[in-house]
Amino acid sequence: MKIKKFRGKTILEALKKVKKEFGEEAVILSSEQIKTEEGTICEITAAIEEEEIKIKDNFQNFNTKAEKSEYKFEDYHSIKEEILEIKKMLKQILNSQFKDISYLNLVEKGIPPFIAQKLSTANPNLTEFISKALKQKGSVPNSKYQVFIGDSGSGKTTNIFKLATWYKYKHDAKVLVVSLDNYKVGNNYQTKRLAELLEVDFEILDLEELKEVEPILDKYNYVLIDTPSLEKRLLINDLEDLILGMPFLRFQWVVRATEHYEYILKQWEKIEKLPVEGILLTFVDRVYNSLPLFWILDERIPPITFISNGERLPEDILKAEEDIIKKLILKDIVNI
Ligand SMILES: Nc1nc2c(ncn2[C@@H]2O[C@H](COP(=O)(O)OP(=O)(O)OP(=O)(O)O)[C@@H](O)[C@H]2O)c(=O)[nH]1
Ligand SMILES: [Mg+2]
Repeated sequence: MKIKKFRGKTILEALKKVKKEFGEEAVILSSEQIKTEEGTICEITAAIEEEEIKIKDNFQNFNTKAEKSEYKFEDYHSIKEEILEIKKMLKQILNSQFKDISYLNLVEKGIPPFIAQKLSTANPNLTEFISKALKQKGSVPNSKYQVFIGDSGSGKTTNIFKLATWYKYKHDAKVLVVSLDNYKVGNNYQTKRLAELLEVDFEILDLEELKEVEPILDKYNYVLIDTPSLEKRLLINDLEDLILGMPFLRFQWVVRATEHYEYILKQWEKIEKLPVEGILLTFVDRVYNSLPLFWILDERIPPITFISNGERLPEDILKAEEDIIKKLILKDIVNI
């Protein structure tokens, strides 16, 4: 990083000098009025990453050469685009450092207190902090039997079908969707129609029937089990009974990304006894501020497996790779 002081009669004049030498990407560290013999002047201390300067110089060299027609028009455009892309990436990297990592500042910005506590004492390099937290959680096996549980309207049914299509086309797998949701009159007709349209095998069963059909589920690579809303139509005790009979079942918890983290942690306490393998995070497209989403790094919570970022079926689903999670939760970091 290069740091330099710039002086001018007015703040504007000093700023112009900063812009001329360091370009648009300069970071202003401080500005102050200084009394001299010639009167009061303004002094700005600015900083810039060395790479930014190189890029800026290269860009100017390039422009000069381009003006002299040493490059073809097409070259000029593709190289310019590449440089802009690199600049954007650098900006993102620079922005992923907190300027003020005090606990109160982090909480004020929306970071959950239990994460803010760790961040304010740990290495403030955010990308490293996130990678470490995600690695500690480990990776999730793609279990054959996955039961999707969650609040009413959290996106269980929709996203099970997105996932069924995902496994079918990405893994060339044989997938069965089982619905234990036989409470909704009329709804199952729509779900059946959806299964037909997406060419996914589909069965509606109750808890007892599920135990009985177990032997015929052998021919499938994945059995994705949809459930009615938790606590309203399906009790946690029912699920505990179910796993006594079918101990190989694994659970995916479907959670709306727009929920408050305190509510999520409360819900988690209720279901943590179940073999919950991962979280399917939905309604990510409706997240207004990404910073409260730092709760997903908490070590008590299972890892995120998939992310649903819209209503379109089957395409609005992403596997929760490290880079995707980073992009998601660092989206609003510029506000810090
Ligand atoms: N914007 C947005 N809408 C979503 C997302 N996931 C699901 N939805 C919509 O949310 C609504 C409820 O989704 P469902 O899949 O029926 O939710 P559910 O959890 O099965 O609901 P219940 O069966 O009533 O418990 C539907 O209109 C979906 O299209 C998402 O990631 N983003
Ligand atoms: Mg449903």
